[in-house]
Amino acid sequence: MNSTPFWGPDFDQLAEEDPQIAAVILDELERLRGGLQLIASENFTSPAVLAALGSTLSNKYAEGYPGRRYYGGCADVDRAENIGIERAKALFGADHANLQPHSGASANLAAYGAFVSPGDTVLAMSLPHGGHLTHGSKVNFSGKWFDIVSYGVRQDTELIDYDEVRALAHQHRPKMIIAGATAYPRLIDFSIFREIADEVDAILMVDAAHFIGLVAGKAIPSPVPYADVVTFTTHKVLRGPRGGMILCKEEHAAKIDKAVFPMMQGGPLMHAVAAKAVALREAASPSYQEYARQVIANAQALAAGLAEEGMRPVSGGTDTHLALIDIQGLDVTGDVAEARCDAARITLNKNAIPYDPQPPAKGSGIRVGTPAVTTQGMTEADMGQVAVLIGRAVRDADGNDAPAIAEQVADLVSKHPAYPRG
Ligand code: DSN
Repeated sequence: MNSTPFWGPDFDQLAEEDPQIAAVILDELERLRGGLQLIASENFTSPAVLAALGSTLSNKYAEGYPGRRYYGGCADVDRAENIGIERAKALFGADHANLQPHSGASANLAAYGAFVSPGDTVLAMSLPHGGHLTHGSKVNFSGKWFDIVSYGVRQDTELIDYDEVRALAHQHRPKMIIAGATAYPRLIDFSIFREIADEVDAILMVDAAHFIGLVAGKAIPSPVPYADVVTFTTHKVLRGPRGGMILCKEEHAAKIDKAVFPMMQGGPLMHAVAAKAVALREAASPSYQEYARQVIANAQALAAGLAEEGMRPVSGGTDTHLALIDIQGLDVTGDVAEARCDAARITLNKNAIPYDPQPPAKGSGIRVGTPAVTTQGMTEADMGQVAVLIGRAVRDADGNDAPAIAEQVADLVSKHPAYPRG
């Protein structure tokens, strides 16, 4: 056993050397501890993940891949990356894994780089209907460099219109089809997307950033058997460090690796790669599977509670970790609701709803997610209380109720502390 002590984060030293930044870190920790964190794409990482992130692996330049680096001294970080790759392949039943993308957007950039060239046609979900910036937004590389055709949800069901996806695919013959979203509460039928991709000879990319943790926890079906390539972030339900990851079929492995490095990125962040490996191990445990199921049960309870508060869950509910809530019934826009909740120490985000009459900066909805509150140990009964508190906050036009709501929030989170003190 190695007896060398870990040389890691020493907060007292930071506080002494740089009190300004130390204060920011402590204030943010207090914000996490003292409020309700309902951003659907956030979570609370474990101490083990944080230790790997705060390690001296951050110092190492390791351009290339294990055994094929452009720098010396990579034997140890090679071990970390190999362990992470094997864990990812085992957890998701994937042929190949690349742990180097710095973020979800970087992972998506690499997938574009591997399979399409500027000017090619790509079919993806439109941002106002729940897609992501990298699925073709005009202000993103995807919309600037590619000929994007967008599909959306039906106005009556608010579910993906697979007939529209098929018709658009046959009409435009995209080289790549993207399935996946950031504000779609329902399961996506990957088998239909596979059929459509095969009909038009397109690559099927699944952007699984939002729900990959639920897949890891075996709480929802996996896109891995259907997709040519699956991209995702590691910091959402999956509860790892901020970062990205890519899984693909063996036939695409070399293309994907070359697209991540050297096409899109330079040196990997080896502390983050090691932290991803730690998170993958955690996600393979039975307790994580229980967690993933509870995340969904909590989201369903929260959506039902918000409906009782006069707010309408888009598509009638959720099968996942998030609910998209139409708040037009309360005569409030999303931006206002977000600010009112913030004043009561409830953190969530405004969101466009499908066919939204409001501009994106306002939005007619809010998005709520349960990954973080479930990590804290909250269950369905707590979600009932959370819904009532959100309802009060959203209605609190003059701000008079905010201090009382914040007190109740503090009471609730103190029963389920994130990052307990002492
Ligand atoms: N920004 C993320 C989200 O909140 O959904 C997606 O990248």
